Amino acid sequence: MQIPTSSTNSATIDHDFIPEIELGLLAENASISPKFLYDPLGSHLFTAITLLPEYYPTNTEKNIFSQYKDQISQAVGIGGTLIDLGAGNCQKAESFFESLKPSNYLAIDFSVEYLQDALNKLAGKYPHILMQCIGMDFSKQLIIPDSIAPTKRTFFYPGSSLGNFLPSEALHLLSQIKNQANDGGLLIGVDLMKEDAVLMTAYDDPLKVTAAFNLNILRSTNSHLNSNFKVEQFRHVAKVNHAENRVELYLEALENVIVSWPGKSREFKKGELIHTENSHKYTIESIKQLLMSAGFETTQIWTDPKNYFAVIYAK
Ligand code: AVI
Repeated sequence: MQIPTSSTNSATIDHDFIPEIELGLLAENASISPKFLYDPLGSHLFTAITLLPEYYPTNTEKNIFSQYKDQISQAVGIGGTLIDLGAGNCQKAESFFESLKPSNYLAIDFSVEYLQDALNKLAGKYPHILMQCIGMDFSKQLIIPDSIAPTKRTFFYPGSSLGNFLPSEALHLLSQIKNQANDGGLLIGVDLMKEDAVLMTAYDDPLKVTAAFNLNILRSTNSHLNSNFKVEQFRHVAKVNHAENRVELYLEALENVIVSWPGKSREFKKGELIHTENSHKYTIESIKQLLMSAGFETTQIWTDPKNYFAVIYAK
């Protein structure tokens, strides 16, 4: 189904990622930005992760949303623009359309193609909501286009994706959200610190879906950089870093490897690591503190019985 042109609009921002990828690969402690995990296959592998029983965040958040839907909707209030950060298939936001009654829905994600498909389906179902989508790397800067009315904006950032930013980056993003929310606010899902065993099976699952998701970043990198990474020369590693309150993902070279791309190359010795992702875990106090530092004044918080996850509305 096509999106009716009267109710939707889309735009893509073009990026050149080569310098960023090169910088990470050539650093002494090599890294690849986690945003490159989400090429089309990576996005599907992430969806598969969310279906794993070991990956507790998705289901726990879903249960909090459904158990406290009325309270959350009352806190957020109706109308205005719902701005979905990292919208993906837009399903989580859709579950709030009825109770929040937004007049506008703006879906933002890194890959606009995936988003456009999801929005096409939604637009037919909710013709009274004006829908737009933008492809944006908001890990750098969040700019809500002028075409979005400067009335109440509810930013929706579920899935504990804030945890993939360093604390300083998370603070920068939250401050930008606060500055553009007008008299609205932020509805966010964050993952809470818990025992290592639970974290380790969630990030190194027995079916090896997370391993495939992590290793696929090498293929995604090959397509951006025209490099020659071979997935079979690396293995997935997850570690809990208590000092930084986070789970860290790496790819470890299984042998000495030389990776090259036009004009450059990098050697990885056997056992050398490429850092691919951080997933920060918060306490209720630490996330409240971060939100206050970003300029939010009040928070309402809902959690699950095990205190694994928190949904917060900040104003
Ligand atoms: C998207 N993000 C919140 C996930 C997380 O838990 O940090 C990404 C992920 N990485 C491995 N499994 C899931």
